[in-house]
Amino acid sequence: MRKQIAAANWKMNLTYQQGEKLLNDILKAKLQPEGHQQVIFTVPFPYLIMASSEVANEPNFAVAAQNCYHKKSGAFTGEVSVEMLQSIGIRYCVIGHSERREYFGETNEQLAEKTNLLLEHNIQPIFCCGEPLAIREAGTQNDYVESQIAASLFHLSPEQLEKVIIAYEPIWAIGTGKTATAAQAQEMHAHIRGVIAARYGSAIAANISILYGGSVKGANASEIFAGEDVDGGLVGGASLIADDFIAIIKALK
Ligand code: G2H
Repeated sequence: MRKQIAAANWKMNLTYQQGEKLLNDILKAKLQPEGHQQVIFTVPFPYLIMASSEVANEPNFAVAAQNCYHKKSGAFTGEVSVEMLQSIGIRYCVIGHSERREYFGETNEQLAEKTNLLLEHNIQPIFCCGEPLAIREAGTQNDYVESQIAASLFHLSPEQLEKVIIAYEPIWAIGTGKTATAAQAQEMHAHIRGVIAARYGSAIAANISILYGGSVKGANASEIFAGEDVDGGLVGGASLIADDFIAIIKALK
C-alpha cells in the first residue's frame, strides 16, 4: 500500500525559534498518523538537526531537506551535498521545486543527477513537477509534465523508481490562493501514474506516492486528497500555521 503523505514545505520562512515553536505546537496535537501515513517537515538547512530531534520519538514523522547539490563533493562554496544530509540522518529531500527551476535555473539533467545521488545515499527524493499557466492554457500540460518526469527519472531501475515520491505542483496554483480543482488534480495524477505504468508496469506505478501541491489548506485538503491517485500534499503557506497543517494531516486518507 503506497504512503499517504502530508509534507510541509517551509521554504525560506521562520526563524529557528519560530520553527521550533511551530513543530512543538503541531506535535502537541498528538496526531499519531497510521502506518500507511507519513508526515514530513521540509525545513531550511540550519534547522534540520533541531527538527529531526523534535520528531525523533514520533512514529511516522520525518524531516526533509528542501534541496541538495547535484555534485558529490568539492569546491562548491555555499552548497550542501547529499552525503552531508545522509550524515545527519535525513531520509527525504525535495528536488526540482518550481521555485528552484525558475529562480536558480535547475534543469531536468541536474535533477537526474540529484536523484541518483540521493538514491545512492538512501534518501528518498520528493521530485516536483508541474506546468506554468501558459502551458495549462494551451492544453499541453500532460505532455509537459510527462517530459519532466521522463527526463529526470526514467533512467532509473524499477527498484530505484519505487523510492521516488512525486509532487505535482501546477505553477499557476503555487502561493496564489488559486488551487487546481480536485478533478484537475486527480486527472493529472492519473496521467502521471499512467505514464509510469507504461514505462515500469502497473504494479510499480501503484506503489508510487503522488502528492499535490499548490495552495493546499486545511479547508480544501480533504476534497483534493479524495482523488484516487492523490496521495496527500506538499504544502507551503498553510504549513506555517499549526492549526491549518494539523487539519491537513487529519485529511490524509
Ligand atoms: C507549492 C506549495 C508548497 P503553497 O510551492 O510546495 O506552496 O502551498 O504555498 O502554494
